[in-house]
Amino acid sequence: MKGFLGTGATFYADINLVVQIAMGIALLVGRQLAKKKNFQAHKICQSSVMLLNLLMIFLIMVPSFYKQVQPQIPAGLKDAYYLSAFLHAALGTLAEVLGLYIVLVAATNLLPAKLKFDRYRPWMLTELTLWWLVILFGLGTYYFWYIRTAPVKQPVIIAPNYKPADAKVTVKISNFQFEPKELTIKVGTTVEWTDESGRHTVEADDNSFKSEVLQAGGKFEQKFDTPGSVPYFCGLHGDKGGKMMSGVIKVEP
Ligand SMILES: [Cu+2]
Repeated sequence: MKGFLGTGATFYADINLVVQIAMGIALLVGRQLAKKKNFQAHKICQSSVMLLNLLMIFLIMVPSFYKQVQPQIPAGLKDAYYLSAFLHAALGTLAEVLGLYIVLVAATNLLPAKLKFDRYRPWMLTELTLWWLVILFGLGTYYFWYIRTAPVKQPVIIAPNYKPADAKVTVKISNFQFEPKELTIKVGTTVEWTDESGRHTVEADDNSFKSEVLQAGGKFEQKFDTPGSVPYFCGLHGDKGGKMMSGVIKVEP
């Protein structure tokens, strides 16, 4: 499902971006509440942000991290695309744990006296600074993932009516879609996928082929020697069974 901010992002990535910025602002507002000695409202505001963020982490960020980032570590870390996501995740985990700890100390009686602290200010200032640093890395991740996709302009021949065998037919990858989504070819034809923007993979539902993670300008090709229908998907944005970013090659005898 496409997002609403007009970038290449998915709906959930856009929701997450907006909520993250809103939470960062809520924490700044909450800090003003404490300065005005409105401690009850301050407590409610900051604790709500910590709990809402915990929800966002488990619903959106952790699944995305395991699917898209974790397999590329450590080799991918020299690439800003993965490095920003990794730093965001690492510092974000720290910020969330620290935040929950502060909430436990300041708003509950659950911790023994040994684990508590009295001087709230330095703890809370550290947390607020760390939190905004995490938001900056989050914005960086959003930029590298969904905005800086640098589309490659090249002539692409789409030939859905292609007949002769032993030739190459191209499927474009752009806007989180395969174009054409459904391609009919004669047996013996090679299909070449060309990635025009973003990172994607090409993987057969039956595991008969699987590309590396392609970047803009990247290509992957596969020859089809057996008649039949071969459904495939992008491992980052789709799934087996024609879910989301997926396509099918129909091989005619
Ligand atoms: Cu994809």
